[in-house]
Amino acid sequence: MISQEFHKEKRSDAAAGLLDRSLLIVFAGKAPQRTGDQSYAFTPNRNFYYLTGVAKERSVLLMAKYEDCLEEVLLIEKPNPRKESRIGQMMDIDQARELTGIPTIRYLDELDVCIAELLSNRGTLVERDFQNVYFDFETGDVGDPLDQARMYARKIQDRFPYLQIQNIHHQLCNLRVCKERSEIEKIRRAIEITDEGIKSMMRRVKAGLWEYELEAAFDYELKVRGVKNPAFPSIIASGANATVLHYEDNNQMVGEDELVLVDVGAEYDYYCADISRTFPVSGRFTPRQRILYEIVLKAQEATIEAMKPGQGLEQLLDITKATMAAECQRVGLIKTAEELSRYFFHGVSHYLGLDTHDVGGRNVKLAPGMVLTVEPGLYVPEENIGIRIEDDVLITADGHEVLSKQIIKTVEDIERFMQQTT
Ligand SMILES: [Mn+2]
Repeated sequence: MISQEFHKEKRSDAAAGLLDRSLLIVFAGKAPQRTGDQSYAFTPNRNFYYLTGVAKERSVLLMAKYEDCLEEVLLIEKPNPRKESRIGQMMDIDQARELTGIPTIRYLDELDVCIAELLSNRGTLVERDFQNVYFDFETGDVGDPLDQARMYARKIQDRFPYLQIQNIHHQLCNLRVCKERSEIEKIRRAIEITDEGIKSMMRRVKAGLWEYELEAAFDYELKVRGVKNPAFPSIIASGANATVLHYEDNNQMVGEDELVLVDVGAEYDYYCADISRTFPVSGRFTPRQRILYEIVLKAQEATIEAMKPGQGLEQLLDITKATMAAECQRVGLIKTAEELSRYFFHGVSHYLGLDTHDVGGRNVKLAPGMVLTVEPGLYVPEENIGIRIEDDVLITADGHEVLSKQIIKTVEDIERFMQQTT
């Protein structure tokens, strides 16, 4: 849990970006149905969570800005004994107030009334001249079913046709790009837990094991540290499976001389880690595996080295490719730099935060507080080799800090660790 002050400050930042005479409506969302009467696990809309610290299904945040006066209301589900007997204690008004610092907490069945009140002079119920209603419309594909925000926007439009509907999604996302100390601490913790999971897989791996057995070892380390779910579906890919970028089947047996590529991350208080490591099943890299591994490592180090405020984000990939192409040519894997795209065909960096692929612009200069992954890879199916090395990097005032620096990655460190434990 991040402090009440943090969320208050974020709401005030969000309010600063609203036009006067505006109402903002943000939904926590609800878990999608899985089958029958079961739902998928609930996870809150990240902008809602950022503004409130509340991770309770169906909650709604209202912020009314009128002549520079800001009124905030949080609506929560009404605790009821029948539901509590099945799902446990629900959040009450005092808890919601404590978590968010919002004085006015009301129950969800009052949502329509509450909005009507905010739009009117209380007591008189004369409508004040509000002009805009902002929603957090996440971008979805055309043809997707209407989400809650879009459905409610229609309702507002029918009832108050004079109001302009606005999308605040990108403004809210922009607030999240540079992380504060408390957020970075969450990411650090997610990374520490991920490290334990990776070490457990490196300790256990041996020929004849199934990829899902390694995944189970990773999940175990998360669960015993209170982390219910990984941040994203784990990739545990041995041999040629590692050349498939988003391989998630994790259902093959690992072979004697293969490498295993793991791309995994714990989620801690909704903040994500995203780490890739590649290690030899036998505990020793073959000479060929070592050559290719060190190319990826060198490219990763060169890319990280360039990370500092003012560096263009999109240009990082050029550094990665230039280093990798030169090295691949040196060892004869490719003849011209252009051929690199046969073996390396994805981006090298994305933002990390409340989402694994976190929000933030691409055509920007790096700035302090940004947290980014650096993840070059080399995928050579004809040699059964897929390698990716991914770390999480914080941009600091004068450079960068590799938040995942404790997770071993040199050939020597990996081999030493794996020899010790077999
Ligand atoms: Mn990643």
